[in-house]
Amino acid sequence: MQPVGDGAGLARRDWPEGSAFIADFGEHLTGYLSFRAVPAGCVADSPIRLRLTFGEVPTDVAEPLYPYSGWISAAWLPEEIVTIDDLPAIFRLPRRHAFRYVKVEVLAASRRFAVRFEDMTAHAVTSARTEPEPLPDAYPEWIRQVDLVAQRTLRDCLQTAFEDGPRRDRRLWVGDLRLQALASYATLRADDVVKRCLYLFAGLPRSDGLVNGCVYERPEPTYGDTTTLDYAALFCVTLQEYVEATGDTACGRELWPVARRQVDCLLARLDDTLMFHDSGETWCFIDWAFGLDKSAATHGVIVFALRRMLALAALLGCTEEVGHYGPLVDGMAAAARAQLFDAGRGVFTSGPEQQVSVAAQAWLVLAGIAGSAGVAQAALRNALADPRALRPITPYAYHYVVEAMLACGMDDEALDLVRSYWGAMLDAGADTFWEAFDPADPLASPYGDIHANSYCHAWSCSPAWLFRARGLGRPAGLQAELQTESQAELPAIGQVPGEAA
Ligand code: RAM
Repeated sequence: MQPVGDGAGLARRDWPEGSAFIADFGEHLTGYLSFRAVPAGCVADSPIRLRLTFGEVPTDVAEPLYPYSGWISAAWLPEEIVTIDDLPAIFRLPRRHAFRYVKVEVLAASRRFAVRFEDMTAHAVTSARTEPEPLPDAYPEWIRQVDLVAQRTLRDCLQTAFEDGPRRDRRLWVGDLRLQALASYATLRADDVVKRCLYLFAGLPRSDGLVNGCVYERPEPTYGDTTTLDYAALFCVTLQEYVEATGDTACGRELWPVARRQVDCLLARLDDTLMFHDSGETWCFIDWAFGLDKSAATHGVIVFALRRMLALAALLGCTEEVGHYGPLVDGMAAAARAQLFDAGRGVFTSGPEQQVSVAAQAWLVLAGIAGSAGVAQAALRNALADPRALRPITPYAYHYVVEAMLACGMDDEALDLVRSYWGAMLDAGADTFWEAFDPADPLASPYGDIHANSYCHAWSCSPAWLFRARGLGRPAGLQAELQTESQAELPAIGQVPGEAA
């Protein structure tokens, strides 16, 4: 990109039919665009027709969006064709967008005048009320930057609920919520929004009681037809962490039956040996990696959730209700060790083809199934070193690899992984972290077209939690208190004056 002028200069230039420019607002935001369109040269004797393309990343505005090869609707593509009558006029686009860049093309206007764009403004919106202090200078610069970009990601997804992506899908998913809630406890403290999201899921279950993978708020709260078994399990985990972070046991008690129901529905799907197998009948997500066998990883998620349900019962003082689950946890762990661990290769396998994936190791380690830190570390290292092992392609699954590493004492490797994965997005110019990123194939998309990807995506914000709550990368000698946020009032967010830059 080459700067051709500053924001103030925009209003001094005339843009006739056929001309185009890209405005750069300097950072990613979620919000609304407005400007004043003024005719230059003579009275406007026609309407003007514009194409506005909103870019989270340069490829959105620097490449044509068509032909589009994605398998999800092209209606997600971030463009608008607008016609404005009666110039001069103040125009405010009614649709909310997620963007740093806006490409403006004057598709049609009478040749007798050109258009001037005055007061081009981005009105940012978020439910974030605070902006935490940056990490102390003692941290390496790359960590401070990853932390900042992770927080901006969280801020821009934080609307009336925690959206997965403010550009796409603009809805609430359980798996995304867990990571956003964790990052929020360590930074923005939007505890009220976490609570609201928990109730949205709890209030919109399927007829069998499983929570849906995602819910929509608009036009009125309802659920998608996407049940996601691993996400249903994570509802318990998210509730347990919410109660732990806030002390809100009243909410915990009210939603306790919902959490228990998730576990019961999942346990009903185990075979006689207490193993979970992905039959494909209900979706298990885990990651978008093509060809991933999800049985072993989902088994791990269920055990992880079961353990957290027991922890929640302890927080709520109702352990007597859950006594019979203890032996089930042990049985599921023992069955997985016996059936999934390949002692020769030192890894867990998944499915009839005995697939080795990094995601399966991560979840089985997190579930405490490896039995010892040595076995857990070796399983993760072996899978990561094996070129045939399936690697994740989303920050969501990479988060769980890092969390698993921290759980078994691989702190240095966890930091290296954050550096090589999130750091690589930073090196590629990320203002907010992305939905999908495969360092080996940076232009890959789970949707068949990178223009359908979301580049400010909920589940990629977790490094802020890893650094601040888990102490990842904390310089020796720095006190833990220094990591906890000091909350400063943030007048700017939500009222960004948004000069064109
Ligand atoms: C996509 C989104 C969302 C995720 C689901 C499973 O639609 O990326 O964030 O949770 O997949």
